[in-house]
Amino acid sequence: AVSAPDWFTAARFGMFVHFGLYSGAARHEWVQTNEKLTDADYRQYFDNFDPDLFDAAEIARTAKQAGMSYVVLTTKHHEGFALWNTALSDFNSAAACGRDLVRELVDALRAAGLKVGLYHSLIDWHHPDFTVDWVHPRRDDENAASLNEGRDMARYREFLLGQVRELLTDYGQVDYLFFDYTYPEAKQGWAGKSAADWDAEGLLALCRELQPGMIVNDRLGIPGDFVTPEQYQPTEPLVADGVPVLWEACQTTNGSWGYDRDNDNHKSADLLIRMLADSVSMGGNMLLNVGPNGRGALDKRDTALLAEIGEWMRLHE
Ligand code: JFZ
Repeated sequence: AVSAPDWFTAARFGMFVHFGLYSGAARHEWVQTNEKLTDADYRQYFDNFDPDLFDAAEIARTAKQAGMSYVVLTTKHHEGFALWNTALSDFNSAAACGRDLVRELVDALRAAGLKVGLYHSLIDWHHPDFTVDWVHPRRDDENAASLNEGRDMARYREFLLGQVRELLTDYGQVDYLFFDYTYPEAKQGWAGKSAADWDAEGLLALCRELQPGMIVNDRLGIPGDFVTPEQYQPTEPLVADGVPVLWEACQTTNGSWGYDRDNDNHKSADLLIRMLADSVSMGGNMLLNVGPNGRGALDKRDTALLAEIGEWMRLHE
């Protein structure tokens, strides 16, 4: 493992940005599996993708004003849609709307003096070689048993490695990478997937080769540089072999990562501040999510919370 860079330990607070075609559907980033949507059903979100209000400079400014020091963008979520101009698939934002949103955000973060974090999904519901398993939208189809004929995870692994290579080659220095995620248990008659399905070792080696200073999370299914408890707060410092472990709790404002229009189940600013203080007191960071809407605009319910947190941060600097 890379030892924790000073910036990450000092940072303590970052912004997670979940954005993709599901933002247009506006009902959770797992909508395709939750509602068993076919590729044809889902196509409308690609055809109508037009993030005219996605303003990278504003996202960077909002993070800074909240007292955050890094931002982590979903380059590709489980739906498989790439937010950059990938040469390896047409299912990407440049093809959909002529924009490379990874480039836009990375440039804005650097200009604002924020660290650059990328999220990348190991799962891919769009790729024809990704086998149907219990997280897949097709898992309950009538012809389910025959669905994996011809699907070849070795080809998918090559694609995954190739896309990660693009991200770590074409966008300058990347400080942080969040892979998501390995789920070994079988469920509902379907197999899960393990580190071997991703060639976790190969992916991590590529990261070390292309971005030697970058920290990588632990969701490849092999140890990384920090651990990522999700939507729960550790209640004591995390320790391994008597040594404090670097960790980062990722948290939502309302229980959904992707824009979820009708979900008003927001935590209070007071609660989020306590969660941040708790994390820091136990040696952890907090990565707080925002889900821009289908046009790419930050949600007012999120920005109101961030403004309150920012005020508290300035009072307690
Ligand atoms: C994953 C994604 O499925 C989800 O949509 C979101 O992007 C989130 C940040 O990550 O969800 C997970 C991954 C791992 C665990 C739980 C939810 N886990 O290890 O408990």
